[in-house]
Amino acid sequence: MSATTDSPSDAQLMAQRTKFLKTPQTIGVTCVPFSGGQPKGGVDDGPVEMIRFGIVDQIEGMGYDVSISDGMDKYRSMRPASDPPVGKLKNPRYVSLAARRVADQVRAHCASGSLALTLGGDHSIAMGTLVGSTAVYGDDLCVLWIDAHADINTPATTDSGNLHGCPLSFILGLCDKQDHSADDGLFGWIKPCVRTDSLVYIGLRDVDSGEKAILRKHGIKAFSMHDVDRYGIGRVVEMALDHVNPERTRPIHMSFDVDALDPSVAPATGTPVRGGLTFREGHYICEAVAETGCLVALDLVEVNPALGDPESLRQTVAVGCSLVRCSLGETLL
Ligand SMILES: [Mn+2]
Repeated sequence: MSATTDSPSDAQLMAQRTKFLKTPQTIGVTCVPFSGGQPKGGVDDGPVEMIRFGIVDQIEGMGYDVSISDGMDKYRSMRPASDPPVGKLKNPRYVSLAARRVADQVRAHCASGSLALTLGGDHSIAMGTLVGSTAVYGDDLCVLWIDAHADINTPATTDSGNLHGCPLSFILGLCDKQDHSADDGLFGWIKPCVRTDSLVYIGLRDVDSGEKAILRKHGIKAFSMHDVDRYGIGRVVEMALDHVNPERTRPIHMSFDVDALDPSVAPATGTPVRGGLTFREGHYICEAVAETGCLVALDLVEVNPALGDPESLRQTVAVGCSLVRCSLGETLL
């Protein structure tokens, strides 16, 4: 049965539900074609492929207006001519410059009252998205990090030096000053902006030993795939929300790494780990977060069109787009 002209759009239903957005009818999109936080090329084409697949048209089709940040091409040209490692950190200047620009763009969307949707790019850009969202919502904001990995290595604990495995250590303020300020405070613009008890993970299954020590030391709540198996995704999402947002009165920033999904569902990503979320489990998380009316910012990262065959690409881009739509209120019925 087709909808009648009198029936409300997804956007109208979400506007009735939202608790924080002043202009819920508009989605503020930031496209970040950036791959400097990890070694594999192609993840910088993620946003372009999602747009080519129709993500903007799809969001507009749900009844939203879309406002896209200017100058997505600038990210590629921001790479410094020389960017030697600082300690173990690779491409540190490039990551810092790009993330800082992301922060400005996300802050502008949040300040205007729109939901800030950021399409990556690798997960290092979340340094920027979280600085941007917390600049507007302060430490009332809580963070759902949906990922196979904890992304919480410090400059001291990282083995690879890839900054997409480190964004949360900067955001939570877990780095020693001397860790990353060798080059006169390269990441000094990132002030700790999220408390450790305002962060919760879902989907973890590949956590470095240094990261496990950090999670334990700070008592950071995490629901691994073991918990998804034990409790089911419905209970896990409920428990995760109860931890950071028990009354559902705090704004939510959800940072969704497609590698949280099983590689059979999202194969075109840089660091796939088997044993991940099913198609429905991933979508359920987005649907349940949409139902809270608390979502103010969403990152969808690590779609890498260069990895795998054309069908893997199509499948991964398609699932990325549908996760976004579900987070914005698309429902099965
Ligand atoms: Mn990640």
